[in-house]
Amino acid sequence: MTIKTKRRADYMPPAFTISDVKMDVVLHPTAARITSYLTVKRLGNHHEKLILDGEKLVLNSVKIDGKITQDYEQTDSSLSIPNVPNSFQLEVITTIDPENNKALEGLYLSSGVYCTQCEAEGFRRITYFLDRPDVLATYEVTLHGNKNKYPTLLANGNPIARGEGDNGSHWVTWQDPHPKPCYLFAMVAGDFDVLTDEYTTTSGRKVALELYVDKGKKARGPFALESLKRAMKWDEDTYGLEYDLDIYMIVAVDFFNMGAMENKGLNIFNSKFVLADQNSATDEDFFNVESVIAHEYFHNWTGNRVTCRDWFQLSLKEGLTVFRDQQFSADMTSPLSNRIKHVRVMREHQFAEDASAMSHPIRPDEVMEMNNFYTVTVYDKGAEVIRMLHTLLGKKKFRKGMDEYFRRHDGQAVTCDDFVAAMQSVTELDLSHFALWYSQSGTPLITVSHQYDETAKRMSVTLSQHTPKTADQSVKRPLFMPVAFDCIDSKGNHYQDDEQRVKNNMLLLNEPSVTLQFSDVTSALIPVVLGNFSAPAKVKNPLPSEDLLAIFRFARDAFNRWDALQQLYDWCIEQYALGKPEAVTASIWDGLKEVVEREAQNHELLGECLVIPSFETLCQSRSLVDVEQLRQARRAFCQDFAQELATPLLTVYKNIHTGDYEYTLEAVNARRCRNVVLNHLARLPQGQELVCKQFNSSDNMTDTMGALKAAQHGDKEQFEKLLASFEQQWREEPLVLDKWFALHATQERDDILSHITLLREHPQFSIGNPNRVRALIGSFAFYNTAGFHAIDGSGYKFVTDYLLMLDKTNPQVAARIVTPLTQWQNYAPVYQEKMKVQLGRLLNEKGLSRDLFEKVSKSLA
Ligand code: 0A1
Ligand code: ZN
Repeated sequence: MTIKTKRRADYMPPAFTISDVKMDVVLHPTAARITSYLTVKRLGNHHEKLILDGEKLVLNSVKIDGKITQDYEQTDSSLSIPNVPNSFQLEVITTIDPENNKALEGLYLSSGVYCTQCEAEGFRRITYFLDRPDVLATYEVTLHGNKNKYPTLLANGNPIARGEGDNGSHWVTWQDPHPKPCYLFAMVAGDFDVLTDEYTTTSGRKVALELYVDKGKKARGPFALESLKRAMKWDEDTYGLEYDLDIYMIVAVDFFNMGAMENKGLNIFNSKFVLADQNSATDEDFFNVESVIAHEYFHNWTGNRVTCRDWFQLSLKEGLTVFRDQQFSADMTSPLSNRIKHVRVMREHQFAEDASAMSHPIRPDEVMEMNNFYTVTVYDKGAEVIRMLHTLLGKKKFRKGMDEYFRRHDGQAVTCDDFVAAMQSVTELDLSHFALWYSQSGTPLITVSHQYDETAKRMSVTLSQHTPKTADQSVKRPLFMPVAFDCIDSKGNHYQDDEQRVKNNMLLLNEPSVTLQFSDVTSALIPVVLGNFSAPAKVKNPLPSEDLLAIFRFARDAFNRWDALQQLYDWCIEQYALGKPEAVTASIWDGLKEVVEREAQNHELLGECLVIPSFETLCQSRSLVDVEQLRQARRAFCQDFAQELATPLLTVYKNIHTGDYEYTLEAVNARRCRNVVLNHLARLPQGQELVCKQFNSSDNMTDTMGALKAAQHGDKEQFEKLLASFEQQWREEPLVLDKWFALHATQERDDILSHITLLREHPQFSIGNPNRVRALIGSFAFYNTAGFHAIDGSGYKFVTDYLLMLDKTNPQVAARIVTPLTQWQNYAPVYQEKMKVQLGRLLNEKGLSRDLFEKVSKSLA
C-alpha cells in the first residue's frame, strides 16, 4: 500500500481562496443533497487549475458563474477544474449518504440525529471544498428537513430566516458572520429537549445559551449549562476574552468519535461530557463535564478567532486550550489534585507515546493521517510547554503575551512560531532555545547526583539532562526548562545554593548539566526536584526511603510531597519484583502508617497519596518489562500494603462521613479519599462487608462505582453479584452501562476472552457506537494487563481480530485502540514477538485504513 506522507516543510499557501459560502442542504437518510455556492478567488499570478478536496461524494453538477460546465476531472479525493476565471461563483451539487456513514466524519445520521464532524478533514465528505484551515470564509446555510422528525435544525451563527416547505418539511437559514475554516462548520437536525439560559458579558452583550439533549434527559443538563457560564466568566476575568455571537449552542449526541468539538457557536458533544446528575455520574464525570465544556468554549478564541495555518500547527490551538482549561479547572476545584491528574496522564500515556514508534514533537513534521495526531503529545505535552512559558514569563507577562497574540492575529490562521513570537515580544528572556520544545520529540531525563564532603561541610548537587533518541529523531539537543528545585535536610530546613542559581525555587536548566554548591552544611542534604512538575521530564533522583519520607514531611511543594511517595512505592514494587520483599522493612511500613495517621484529615492529599502507581506508570520507569513479574509484584505489594496499614486505613474509612450527596470540593475530596481507602481494604477479608455496605447504601454513582471497583479485588462471586444488580438497575442508561462494560473488561479472570465475546452479544452493545467499543474493547486493551498481555498472545490476537472488523467501519476509533499494541518496545522480548505477530496481521490486511496503516507500519518499521 502506498500512502502519501505530508510534510510540514512542504507547506504552500493556497492557490485559490473561498471567501463566502452559501449552502443549501436537503436532508435525506441515504441521499442528502448539498448545493454549495462558493465565492472563489485566485491568489497570486498563476494559471493553475482549481483543485477541490472531496471524498465519498456523488457529484451532480458544476456551474461556473451560473453556467453548467463539464470541463472538470474527478478522482476519489478531488475535483479539478481548469481554466477558471480569477474571481468567480462556483456552484456544486453533491449527494451524500449520512445513514451509512459509520466512520462518523462529515454528515452522519445516528440514533435519529443528523450531525456533523468536520475536524480535521471531514468537510470534504459533505461538499467539494478547499479543505484546509488557512481558507477562511463566511457561511450562510439553509437546512431543510421533515418538521415532525427534525423539529430542530441548527447550524453555526445566528438564525436569520425560517419557513415551511412541501410535504411536511421546514427550513431554517443560519448565518455566521465570522470567517472560519471549514473544520469549524457544523449542522444538526433532530428532536431534542432544550435547556435555555442567558449570559451577559462584561461589556453588556446578552448571549442566549441553548443546550440540546436527548428527549427525557433534560434533568441531567443543568450542570453543563452552569459550567458554561463559569467558563465564560472565567475567560473574561482571566484573559479579558468575551464571546462574540448572540447565541451559544451545545448539542449532546450519543455517537461521537471524540470528546467534543468546538464548531463556531454550535459545539457538538459526546453526551458523556454533557449529561450528569448525582445518580448516574461520578464526581470524575462532573469534573470532566466542566472541563470539556470549558475547553470547547475557550477554543472560541484559541482556535476559532485565531486558528491554525496548517494541521502541523494543531498544538497552537490544542496545547494552549488544554492549558487554559487546566487553569480553569484548578481555579474551580483545587490546584493540587488537578496537577496530579495531569501528571498521571503524562506519565501513563504521553511518556509511553514518546517511547514508541509513534513518537512525534508537539508540532509534528510528518503525517499520513491527521486524525492520528490528536494525541497526548499534541494536547497534553503541548499544554505542558505552554505551562513552562507561563512559569518562565510569570502570570502578568504571560497575559501580556496573550493580549499581544490576539492583537496581532485575530481573524488569522497562524503558526506556533507566531505564538512564540508574540510571547517573545513581551519578555527579555530569549525564547529561541525554548522553542526547541516544538520541534524535538522525546522525554528528557533529568538525573540528579549529589555528594557530601563531611570535612569541608560542602554539598554539591548536579542535575544533568539527556533526551534519549526516539523513533522519529536520533539526535537530541539539551532543552531549556524551568526546574523547580529545593534542598532540605532531614529535619526540614531549607537551603540556598552558594551562587544563588536557584531563584524563587526555580533553576533554569539550559545546558547538559549544572552543579550547585552548598557550603557550611552540617549534614547531607536532600535535593527536591521538579516541584509542581515544572517541566515534562522524567527524573532519576535515587534517594533512600527515609529521604523520600522526609520530602513527604517537609517539602514546600505539595506535588513533590505526593511524588516522593510515588517514588517510594515504585522502589518497593521493584524490591518485590526482584524477589526481595523484605527490603521493604518495618520502618518503611511504619513511615507509611505515620503518613496515613498524620494526614488523616487532609482528604485531598491523602486520597492522592494512597494511590499506588498504575502498572502503566510503572512501565515508564522500566524497560523491557516482564509483564507478569511486574504485575505480580505490584499486586503482592498492594496486598501487603492493605494488610500492614489495615488499622489506620480502617480508621480513616470509618471517620469520613460524606453525608447527603453534594458536588463540592470538600465532599469530592472526602469521597475520593474514602474510595481510595476502600480499594485497599477490599483486598482483606474484613473489607468485603464494607464494600457491600457501601454499594447498598450509596446515594450516588461515585460511591457505587467506588464499591464496584474495590470489589474487583475481592471475592469473585460477590463481585459478580454486585455487577448483576448494577446492570439490573442501569440497563436502560447507555452512559452508565458503559461503566458496567468497562468493569467487566478490566476484570482478571481466566475466561476473560469468552466473557468479552459474550458481552459483545449484549443487546446494548454495538460496534457502531464508539463509547460502547471504547468501554469494552478499549478498556480491555488499555487496562486489563493480565488479559491483554496473556503470555500465549491470546489477548493481542483478540484485540487484533476486533480491530480488523472495526477498521472497516470506523478507522478513527480502531486507530486509537491499536495504541497499546504499537507500544511493544516497552516489554520483554517474549511479549514483543507476539505483539509484532498481530501487528503483522494488520499490516497484511488488504484495504487497511490510512489511520491504522500509519500507526501499524510505523510501529513495525
Ligand atoms: N478539536 C476537538 C477535538 C476533536 C478532534 C478531532 C475530531 O475528529 C477527528 C473531533 C474532535 C477538541 O479539542 O475538543
Ligand atoms: Zn481542543
